[in-house]
Amino acid sequence: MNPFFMKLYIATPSPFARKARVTLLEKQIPHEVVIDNPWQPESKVKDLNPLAKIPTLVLDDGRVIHDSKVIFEYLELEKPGHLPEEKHEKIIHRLAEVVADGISDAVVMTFLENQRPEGSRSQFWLSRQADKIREGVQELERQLLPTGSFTALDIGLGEIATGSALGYLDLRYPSYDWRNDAPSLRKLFDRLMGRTSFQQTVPSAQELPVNQ
Ligand SMILES: N[C@@H](CCC(=O)N[C@@H](CS)C(=O)NCC(=O)O)C(=O)O
Repeated sequence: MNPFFMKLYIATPSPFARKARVTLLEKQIPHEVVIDNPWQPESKVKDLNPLAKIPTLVLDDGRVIHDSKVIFEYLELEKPGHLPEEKHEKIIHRLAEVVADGISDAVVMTFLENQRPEGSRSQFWLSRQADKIREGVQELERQLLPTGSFTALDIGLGEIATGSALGYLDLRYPSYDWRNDAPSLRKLFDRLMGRTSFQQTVPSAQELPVNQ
């Protein structure tokens, strides 16, 4: 292993980590993946990132970059190609990312709430998250062009973030049949899953957070 590779700390279920992983693979940037579990006491990310969150990228000179949005920004500056030049189109991708990440955030909230004993779960909270997930999926479906992408790019930030959020729905929110609600997103997801970057980063469960 080349000691000068950048290192990406990930958790195997994380849709945010998947965004960073897919971006690195699509850009063919050499890197090492380190599997961490931010919920476990032996997690390494808390020594690197004040928020103790995945994904965290350690550059080959030791600098640390965290949050999937900032990691994408950095990688795109290093090796452009996954955001359009035109400003309105750039914003379309950024907005798709915000909605896709919002879906993932709501799924994380739902998952954590469901770790509580049954009688202590807030149905109000769960139903707010369910609304965000469904509305978010509908919005992404509306934003796709007839070509099946958000803009002229085949695969850009919007597609990477959307594919990561949809894969996370399959893992952590399987009761919701999003394919039925969003046929164009289903086609996009199938197309993305034909790419090595998505095939190599299929999410899988990790140990659950410690119950508080
Ligand atoms: N906005 C962040 C969200 C990252 C995030 O929530 N990561 C989760 C894993 S999916 C995490 O590390 N959670 C641990 C914690 O919140 O303590 C990003 O886009 O990178």
